[in-house]
Amino acid sequence: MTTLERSLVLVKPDGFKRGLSGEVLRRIEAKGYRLVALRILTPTREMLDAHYAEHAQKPFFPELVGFMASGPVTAIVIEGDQCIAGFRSLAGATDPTKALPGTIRGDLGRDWGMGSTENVVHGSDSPESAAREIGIWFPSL
Ligand code: D4T
Repeated sequence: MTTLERSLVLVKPDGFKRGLSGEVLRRIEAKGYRLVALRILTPTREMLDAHYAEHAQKPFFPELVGFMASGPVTAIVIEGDQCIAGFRSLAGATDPTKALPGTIRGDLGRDWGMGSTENVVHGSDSPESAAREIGIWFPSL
């Protein structure tokens, strides 16, 4: 028996701008996870400070928040047994240059020579993070 989980997935501004939201949704559905909620929005500084609170002291934080606030993102809540780890497998490694072919970041991402890591998607990394992040992006859920 495994536990039914929910995870917060973001198609980041690089992925949204390149028209990859549909491809990310296709891979999530092909894997068998259920779409629970979906919205398109340009995140506020307050949302990003909350979402990336654990990285607030990291040197890459200003570039990360600047990149994430640069345009619309597609925010998605997915559901399925072990979907948190499962989506992170689909996403691949954080660095899109190193992410393996077959993964979202490996197939669709690359280094664009920008200050921030533009890696197409975000996925929650634990049940605690998922609950916290879903509260930020989908306050009504
Ligand atoms: P997210 O949180 O976006 O799914 O990414 P990961 O879980 O794979 O990676 P992370 O939490 O370590 O990093 C969060 C976010 O910061 C960007 N980043 C990261 C960056 O711009 N420079 C860096 O050196 C690192 C480590 C990319 C993802």
